[in-house]
Amino acid sequence: MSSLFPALTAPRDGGRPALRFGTRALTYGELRAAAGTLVPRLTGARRVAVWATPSAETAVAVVAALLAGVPAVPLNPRTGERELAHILTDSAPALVLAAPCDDLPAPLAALPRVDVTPDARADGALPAEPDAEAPALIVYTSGTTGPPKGAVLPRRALTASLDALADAWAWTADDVLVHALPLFHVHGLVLGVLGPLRRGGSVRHLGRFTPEGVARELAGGGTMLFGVPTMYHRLAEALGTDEALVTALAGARLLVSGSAALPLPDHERITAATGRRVVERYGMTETLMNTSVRADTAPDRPGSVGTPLPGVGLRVVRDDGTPVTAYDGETIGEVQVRGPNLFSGYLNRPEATAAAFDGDWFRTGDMAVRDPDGSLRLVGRRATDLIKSGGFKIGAGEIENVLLAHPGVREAAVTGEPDPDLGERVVAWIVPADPAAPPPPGELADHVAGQLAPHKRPRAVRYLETLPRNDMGKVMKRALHG
Ligand code: MCA
Ligand code: AMP
Repeated sequence: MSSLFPALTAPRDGGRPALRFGTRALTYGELRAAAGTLVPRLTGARRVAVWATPSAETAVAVVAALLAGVPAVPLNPRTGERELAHILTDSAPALVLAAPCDDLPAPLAALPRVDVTPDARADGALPAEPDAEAPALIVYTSGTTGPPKGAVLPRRALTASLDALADAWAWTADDVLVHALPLFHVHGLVLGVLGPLRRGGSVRHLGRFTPEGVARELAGGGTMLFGVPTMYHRLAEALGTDEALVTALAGARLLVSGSAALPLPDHERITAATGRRVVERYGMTETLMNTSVRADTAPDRPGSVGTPLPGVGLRVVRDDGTPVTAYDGETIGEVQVRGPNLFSGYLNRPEATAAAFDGDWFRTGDMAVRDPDGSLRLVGRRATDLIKSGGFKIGAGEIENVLLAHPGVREAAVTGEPDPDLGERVVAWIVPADPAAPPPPGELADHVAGQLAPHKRPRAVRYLETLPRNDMGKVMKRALHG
């Protein structure tokens, strides 16, 4: 197979900048040497975990695993006890890669630890790259019920999707990508770190998202910005009072939003203030990127996620199973995709993998229409039990299970409600065990944050005497609203 990172394995100019996190910068030569130092310690492992803080250490660790041909499991460093235990049992990593200063929680402390030091320079020969079907990453993603599943992403999915995006966005080695996305999901890790490295360009990570940081890095040479809608919403809010931000966004080559829908008012505020249109692309952990607005087309209507990327087969299928053939902008169906960008299955879950496909078509669960120009417009999701908050996918079922384990909770239902900043916010509907002493909202939020992750915590808690149920005993979530 061709190399995943030609700029690392066959460098033409090792002095070119590769990545920068805060004040820590690495050239291609330095990145190769730092990752190369780790390769002999990883070779032969079945899988390795990476403590995926937003840092140079994470980038070096993932690159090292990919160069060693060993699948990496990026872990959210804020993952709570229950979710972390599940991921470690399910993925059974041979060791964990972390920065020397990282304090690892108990279940990880039991694993052999390999410290990542970006300053290390013991460069050696790299092993031959594995087959294109070999797993590269295992990324955990929530479903409607049960704990998160590990999506196995083969090397060819990474190369196919990143090269398709390069085509759509004219993304080259001259681009300097700016972002502040977490590195344990596809958006921040695959697109945001592996993307620039595959192109031979560079990435500047802000560590933490702030409009000031975005303005500074774009003004200082950044050409592209990637973000989730919550970040663009916060940029839109700041534009009215921040001239430097207006100038920085106006000067960028490409502003890309993804992971959730960017609301029209935010599109419009950004365009009105900067003259720039934010480009939306549509993807999923299991499929990497499916569609995008192209950088070179006439501006699309805001709300469109563009046309299928090169190599991606896409169809919209009605409830009765028939594909929609008319691009009428009206007929709604489920988006199904196939192509080299797809994952190879859920780890240890053959039945869940089989259920996700119709033949070789992957059922995304997203509902959409095709517009007359062939572009896709997402209109909703099949499952009401999936919540997108701040761009994170959250399953209602996993939160309900954790809430039910709290002694003060008799019954629990979780819904998503519209939120101007987060897109949707997690709301918990609780029947307390003792109506006279319901568990306080903060206590329930801490409980969920500690067991699962802080982004899964309920942002609002509402107390009820009983949950509305149908004749079958199923909670009628549509009857639960504000
Ligand atoms: C709050 N915190 C808590 C608690 N409450 N910690 C423990 N217990 C609690 N009860 C902490 C948080 O950890 C955090 O700490 C701080 O308080 C604020 O938390 P929060 O309000 O949740 O976060 P935010 O600042 O509002 O974050 C907004 C965000 C974030 C930055 C936009 O949502 C984000 O990074 N989203 C990106 C999601 C993403 O990458 N999705 C891609 C997946 P501290 O202050 O220390 O930070 S989708 C994907 O990959 C597909 C392929 C695609 O299409 O892209
Ligand atoms: P995840 O499973 O976390 O990878 O999230 C994938 C889901 O995010 C998709 O199935 C969509 O529902 C949603 N998504 C991603 N990009 C967009 C977008 N540009 N507009 C609307 N929804 C999106």
